[in-house]
Amino acid sequence: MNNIQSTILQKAPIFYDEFERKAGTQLKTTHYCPGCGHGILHKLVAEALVDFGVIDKTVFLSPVGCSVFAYYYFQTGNIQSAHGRNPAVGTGYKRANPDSIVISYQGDGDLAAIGGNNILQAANRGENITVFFVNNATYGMTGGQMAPTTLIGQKSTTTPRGRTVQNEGYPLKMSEIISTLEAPVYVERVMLTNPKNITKARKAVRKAIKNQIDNKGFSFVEVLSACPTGWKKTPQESKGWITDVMEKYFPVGLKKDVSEEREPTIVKRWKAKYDDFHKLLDIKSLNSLPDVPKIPKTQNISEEIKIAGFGGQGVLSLGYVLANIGMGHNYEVSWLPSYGPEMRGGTANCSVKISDDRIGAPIISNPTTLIALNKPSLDKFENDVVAGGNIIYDSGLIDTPPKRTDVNIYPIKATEIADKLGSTKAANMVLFGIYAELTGYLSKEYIEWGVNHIINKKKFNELNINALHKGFESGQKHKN
Ligand SMILES: Cc1ncc(C[n+]2csc(CCOP(=O)(O)OP(=O)(O)O)c2C)c(N)n1
Ligand code: SF4
Repeated sequence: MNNIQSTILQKAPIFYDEFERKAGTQLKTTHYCPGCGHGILHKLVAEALVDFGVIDKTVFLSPVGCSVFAYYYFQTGNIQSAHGRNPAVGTGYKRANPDSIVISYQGDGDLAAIGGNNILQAANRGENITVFFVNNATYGMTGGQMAPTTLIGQKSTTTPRGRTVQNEGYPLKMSEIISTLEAPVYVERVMLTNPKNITKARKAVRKAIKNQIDNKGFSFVEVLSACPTGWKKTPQESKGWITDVMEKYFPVGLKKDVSEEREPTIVKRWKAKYDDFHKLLDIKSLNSLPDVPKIPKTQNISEEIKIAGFGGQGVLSLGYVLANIGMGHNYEVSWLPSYGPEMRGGTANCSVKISDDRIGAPIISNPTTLIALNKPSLDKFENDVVAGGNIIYDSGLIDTPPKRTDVNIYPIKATEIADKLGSTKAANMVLFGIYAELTGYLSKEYIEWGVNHIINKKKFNELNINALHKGFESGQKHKN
């Protein structure tokens, strides 16, 4: 008796004790169907991360698909990406945090259909991330539509008579495709059918993660995985179907391994220097210049400004300058341009948010101020302005004033004024001036200084300042 050794089997400590998928529901089990391969693969990945001691620096990227809920299970960093976008998200995360371990977990719809190009580009760049590709030959989550890996003859809800080459083409062999690229370091296909094959899968999972830990580059493990629900088979039949049918088209085994030859590398990517930012966007760095005017204390504001007109009217640059000046005043800002395909004459608008609080999204549905430089823009956005908000419009170009009675309306012949000053191009600065005067939360002295520094074209400095002044004056008249 004394010689008997016992092993206590337990859940890998990287999993939460209980899974709270809905408030108040403390579950011990995952949401996966009986016989689903996702659960087995979760276990293999979890155990490897624990054994390598990298839980604290791992970020698990959940896809859109049945495994979307992985963040309820893995006690790691988690990001839930848009459909197919794990490789792009993982690229960003890993480049910003080269010491992290990034696991991109993806289904065949996610990786090979909507995210097909995303994965190819990340693999081709040789991002140092680990990708687990769950090939179950179907879209499990949405009820069994055809996936790029659905086999010829296989029935799905979108190929009820079975996939045909003539209609849907051949199933994509992602491991073979990726292994033809130069950059990837390791590509293997495994299957989750019996203990022997699961042991092989376990090895592949570990190798792919270890490669990343060793900075060897991009590793990709494709896992032939059962979807009994989608396949309308029992779990037992599903395992048989993988070995008897699926594996014939998707042979398991090593497709590429150059991990021994590859030197560990942390690729040195271009990183912006402080001065580059200065040149790009960040007026805040200009605030260290000796001649910076005094910046007033920030107020409680949440300005949502929509500026709209034709391309060439300076719509986007007005928004850009305004956002930068707001940033210079220590507000949170966002600037979102939107324009038609034409360089000139097409419609253009931009959304600028300026707030003392953090900004969740740059999109504006209901502006607090609309600055309209042409009639189509006024027509389009007039009704969106919040009650009590402002509409500033170029009354020299728009002959039909806004009809709203519950907003403040400020006509100004901005283009005409700018013309008289020397160039219609400065109309946007006239509009900036009136906006600043009417709202009053930005320093006029700082605006003048900021405009000169941001636009940074000496020959326009005087014109812009004169245009701003005309705007200030008009705003004052409206206020009185
Ligand atoms: C942009 C977008 N398009 C489509 C969908 C619908 N959708 C959800 S999951 C899914 C496919 C999932 O299949 P797969 O990646 O194979 O994962 P599985 O569920 O089989 O694990 C689709 C098309 C979506 N959520 N988002
Ligand atoms: S539908 Fe298929 S892939 Fe989704 S959980 Fe069920 S068995 Fe797994």
